[in-house]
Amino acid sequence: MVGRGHFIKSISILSVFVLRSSCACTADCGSHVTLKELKDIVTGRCEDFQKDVHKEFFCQTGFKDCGDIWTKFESSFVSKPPCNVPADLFSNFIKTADHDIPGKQLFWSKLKGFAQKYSNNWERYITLEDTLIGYLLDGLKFCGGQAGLNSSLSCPVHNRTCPFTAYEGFWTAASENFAKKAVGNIYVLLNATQDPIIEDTSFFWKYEFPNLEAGSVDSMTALLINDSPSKKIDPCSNDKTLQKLKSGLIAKNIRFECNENPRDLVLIYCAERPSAELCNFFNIELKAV
Ligand code: N1C
Repeated sequence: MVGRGHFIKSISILSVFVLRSSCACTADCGSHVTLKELKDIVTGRCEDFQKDVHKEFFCQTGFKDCGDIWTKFESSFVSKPPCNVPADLFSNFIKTADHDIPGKQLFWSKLKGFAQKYSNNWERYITLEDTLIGYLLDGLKFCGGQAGLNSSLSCPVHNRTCPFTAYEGFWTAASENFAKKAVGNIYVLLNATQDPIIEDTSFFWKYEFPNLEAGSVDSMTALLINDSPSKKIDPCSNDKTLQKLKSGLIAKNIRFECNENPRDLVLIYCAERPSAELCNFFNIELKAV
């Protein structure tokens, strides 16, 4: 059997070769997947998630029918006008693909890749992309209409005249559902170097924070990575958007906690960006050895 690592390595080598020999990929790379491709990817990921990635969990709770999940996902948007696919159309799909979250829930804004590394696939935390619903569509661009059938046509772009693309509708439904499920102590990973730290237009602020249920959630801890600690001083106390989050949580009777540059977060961050200002002390210690 060919291992996943070997498969990924082969794909990477192949991609490098294709990129180096002649970049014929400008038309396709970065564009969306067609419905046919989407069906293969979604049903494949659905089986993989249940039978491999989290086999122990689904062995106990029961396996979900990936054919049914695909049918419900597809019928949420395929025959709908491509600019009018609001989140509620995905409710059947969400109900079918939803499962319990056996661990600490981690929300994030603007730190997608890093949130995935930090959550470590249920080991430390659980992000939306670590659940079946998020895993199925993670990183994929898709749409309905003619462009859904033909990758050389462009998917409609979300804007004022096109407020509900299938892609937006899906992530809205998934984010709302993830927030409604939150219980106990939950976490949000934020980039304190960014200004504002929480954007009004972010999914986290628009669809997750409002759906945290008073009475179910006890506390939310903001975990901040502050890459420029000499410029952004004590964002936990001084940042206006974090204060807005704090008052919103308190109004729901949810405790707000804030932790700037916690040790485990910094260690993972610095392993990848050793030259960041935040990681200077590691360099000094390493040179001294
Ligand atoms: O707008 P954001 O971040 O604040 O959204 C992140 C927030 C997380 O807590 C997730 O639970 O909302 C959830 N979420 C996703 O998991 C997700 N994966 C991919 C929201 N959006 C997600 N995407 C896509 O990235 C989606 O298309 C949306 O537009 C962006 C949001 O990324 P962001 O602005 O960095």
